[in-house]
Amino acid sequence: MTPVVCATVEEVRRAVAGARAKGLRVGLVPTMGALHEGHASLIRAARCEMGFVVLWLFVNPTQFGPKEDFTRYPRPFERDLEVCRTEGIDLIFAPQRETVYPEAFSSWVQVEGMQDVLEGASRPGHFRGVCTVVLKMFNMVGPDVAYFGQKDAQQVIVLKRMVRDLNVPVDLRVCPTVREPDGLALSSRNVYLDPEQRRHAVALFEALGAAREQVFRGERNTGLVQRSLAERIRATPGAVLDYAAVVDAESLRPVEPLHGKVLLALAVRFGATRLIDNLVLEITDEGAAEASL
Ligand code: PAJ
Repeated sequence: MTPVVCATVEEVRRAVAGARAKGLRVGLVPTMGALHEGHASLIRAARCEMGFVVLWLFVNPTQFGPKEDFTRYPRPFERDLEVCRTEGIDLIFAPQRETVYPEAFSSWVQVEGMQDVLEGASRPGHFRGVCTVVLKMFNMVGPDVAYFGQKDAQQVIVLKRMVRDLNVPVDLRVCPTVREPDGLALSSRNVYLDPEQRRHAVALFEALGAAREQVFRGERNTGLVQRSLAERIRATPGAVLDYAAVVDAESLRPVEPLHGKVLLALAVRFGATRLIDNLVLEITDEGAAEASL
């Protein structure tokens, strides 16, 4: 099935209204394109649960910092179209920049506090751009459910807070991180890694796995788990640690000792390429188990 490709809000709204008139529920999969198996897993989850599935495809300039990779971000439209065809997307919404950000655009969504830690501390303005574009796409498309990956854990945590605070009538679903056979989380940015960096990039997954084992064995000292994450990355050739964080998975605030739902998050640079990964653990008096957001 070849998806319909739309560039205007009117076309999308017409198609979505048509689907609703047939009694179908509408799912939205927000992406910046360069689709890989991680994105495909979100599409498949949406395809299972929804009658009509829209893929948002827009490389959002406002979530990139001035020194980030906006201009060189991969844009393989024909390949993306093929993925959408294979996975059964009904409609691709690929708006022009002026459609999303008309002249004199001046309204922004900010989730105070949460947007300034971890990813937000390293990428000022990033979540302001993400929240603004996501609220806009929700308003433009009007989905029942939107699908996100746990790969970008803070993104989902911040967006959940936005949806709650602003009474946005959309349910968010979080899908597990899809990985390469060696454990590296799939990312559109992995193509930037040279073979040597690619080999060492598995360190993020290994460091998180080792920290998980520490917690499973009973370690509840947050600082200690955080330090062992950091040390493992520092011992990796070519890796430069941006942050290693162990925080409450709902508020992103520090937890000490470890309890409840906890996010273990890493950001690491290999040359100019910045990789992130995370794990979520649920810790009770009885013990610890891997969990999802
Ligand atoms: P993008 O980086 O294209 O990611 C789109 C969605 O795919 C996100 O929800 C992300 O978490 C998910 N994803 C990426 N890699 C994944 C993996 N390995 N496993 C599972 N899911 C994965 O995230 C964005 O775009 C943008 O910020 C966006 C929300 C579209 C706003 O511009």
